[in-house]
Amino acid sequence: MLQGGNGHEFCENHLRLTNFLELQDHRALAAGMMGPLLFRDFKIYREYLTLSEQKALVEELRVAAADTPPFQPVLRSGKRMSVRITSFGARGWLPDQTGYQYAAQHPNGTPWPPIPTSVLKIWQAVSEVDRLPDSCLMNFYGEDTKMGMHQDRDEAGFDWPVVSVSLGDEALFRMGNTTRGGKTESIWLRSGDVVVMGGAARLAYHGIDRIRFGSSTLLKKGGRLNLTLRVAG
Ligand code: MD3
Ligand code: FE
Repeated sequence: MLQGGNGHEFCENHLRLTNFLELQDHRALAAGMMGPLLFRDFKIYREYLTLSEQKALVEELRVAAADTPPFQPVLRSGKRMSVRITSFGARGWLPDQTGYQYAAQHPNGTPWPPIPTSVLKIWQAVSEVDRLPDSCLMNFYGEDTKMGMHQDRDEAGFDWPVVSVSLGDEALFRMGNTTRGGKTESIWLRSGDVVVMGGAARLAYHGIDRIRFGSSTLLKKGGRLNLTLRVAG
């Protein structure tokens, strides 16, 4: 479940986390018997959303983003992102050839739709802060897509957490340190998982190495959706 970036150093961690994961049971969580899995400064709520909640959310997102469809930005490096993105809320992350920034509209000129209430409810339940997010980035990972190691630092401040919701195929998430390089650890994120990044984790390098395309039937054509909720402005 947990893999050391360079071999066997994380064996102890690995065993501990694996045992914990086996105990992580959605019904136990629902009954309030178990808290989130703690991983550095990350909190991972395994299968926070039930399958029927996941299905309803995917349909809600699909309808809400009908006029602001996911697109593949071209980065300043000239490379096209393999991941398709779109946003909800007052601010949407919009990289282009000049750099990275937040914008109020989709490249087609349509304002981003509001963040769905069901998504705001997840933030309210897990973020442990009073403020609401003003940005919800939706990443779509098709077959053979990945997201290189990066920091999230285009927001106005870093005192607020980032909350992520995974839907569909499993993804190998890698986290590193607040500077590039060094030891990294990886964990498979699954459909329905919610992750809260606060504290030191907020500025840690992280990425998605690969997805297990077809590992979930949640999305009709396969792939993975990930939502990241932020206070961007
Ligand atoms: C750790 N997305 O959109 S979500 C991103 O699965 C992004 O699509 C990945 O990285 C994805 O920027 C990872 C988990 C995540 C999100 C934000 C973070 C981890 C983070 C911010 C700081 C540290
Ligand atoms: Fe990120």
